[in-house]
Amino acid sequence: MNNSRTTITQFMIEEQRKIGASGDFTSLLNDIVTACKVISNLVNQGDLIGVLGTAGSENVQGETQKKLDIITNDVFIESNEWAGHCGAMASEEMEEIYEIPAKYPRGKYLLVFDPLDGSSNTDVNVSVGTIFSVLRVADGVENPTAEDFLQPGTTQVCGGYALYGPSTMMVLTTGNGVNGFTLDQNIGEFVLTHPSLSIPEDTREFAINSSNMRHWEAPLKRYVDECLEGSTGPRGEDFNMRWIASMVAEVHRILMRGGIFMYPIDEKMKGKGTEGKLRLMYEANPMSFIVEQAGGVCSTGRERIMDIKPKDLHQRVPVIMGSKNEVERVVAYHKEG
Ligand code: P6P
Repeated sequence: MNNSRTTITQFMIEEQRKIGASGDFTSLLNDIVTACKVISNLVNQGDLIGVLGTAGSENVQGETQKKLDIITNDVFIESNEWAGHCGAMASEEMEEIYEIPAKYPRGKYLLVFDPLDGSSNTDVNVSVGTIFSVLRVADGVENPTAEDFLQPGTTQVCGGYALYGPSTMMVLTTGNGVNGFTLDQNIGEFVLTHPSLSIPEDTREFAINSSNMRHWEAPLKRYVDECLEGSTGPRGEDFNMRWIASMVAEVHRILMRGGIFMYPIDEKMKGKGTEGKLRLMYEANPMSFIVEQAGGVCSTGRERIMDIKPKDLHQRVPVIMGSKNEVERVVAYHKEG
């Protein structure tokens, strides 16, 4: 074990001293970290403990729930409901907010999360993750309601994710840059391995589910076509493409080496009256906080994601995020129409 490593707890206490925080948030983060360690263990054991496959139910999104979707949601609730840091919780897997039971004290933070993003990958042993966002309970609010969660991304106290990949990592921001921690299985601690992450402003790697191509709006199709034309087209350089169907893995790759991740609105979604595939509160906003803090840009194509005033807990939005110059190019194409 490398004794010189900084644990995530040590890092957060040192951050807390810098900003003169009370320690409440550090304690909340510790409980979130514990939940992610438990989830990492469950995901890593997979079929050995019979947690793979579907649960035979649907979530509020109408998506088939995996057993792990429900199990990991329970892990997050049980880890964060008792300590008195949360005023309420909300999750992709629960239609309504989770009110803290009367037997526990209520705290000053709202925790909203996707307990296992990309869970369709668990059955095929591909990386999945947890995404979480921490908001403040408004002053004077004793019993938070769903309405109290509907704050724009710019009000987030923390945005973070855990990535259950070849190694388990946590990446988070509290507004002072982005730092990455790797789970040292020998001691059961996340240790600082990727301080001050920064996204290259340029990239030649894009991520999109191309099976939706026939439904894309013209500006998006123009951008992707130019990437595909590569050195024979207006960009004058070849591009690479990736699609993992796990937002956490895509965003992590972008933090490591740059890139642009796109899940745009399309004509098919418009026909169904939805505004995108990904959810604002527990996917787009926390990931936008992280990407922006690492020097990237996050847009719907028409507006900054973190400026959106949420209308609904499970609101969907178009997502175009990553390397600054590429996202700004896509936004410019939307402006040109
Ligand atoms: P598709 C996973 O369900 C998710 O919410 C994101 O993690 C991922 O980027 C996207 O949806 C995958 O969507 O259409 O490829 O299944």
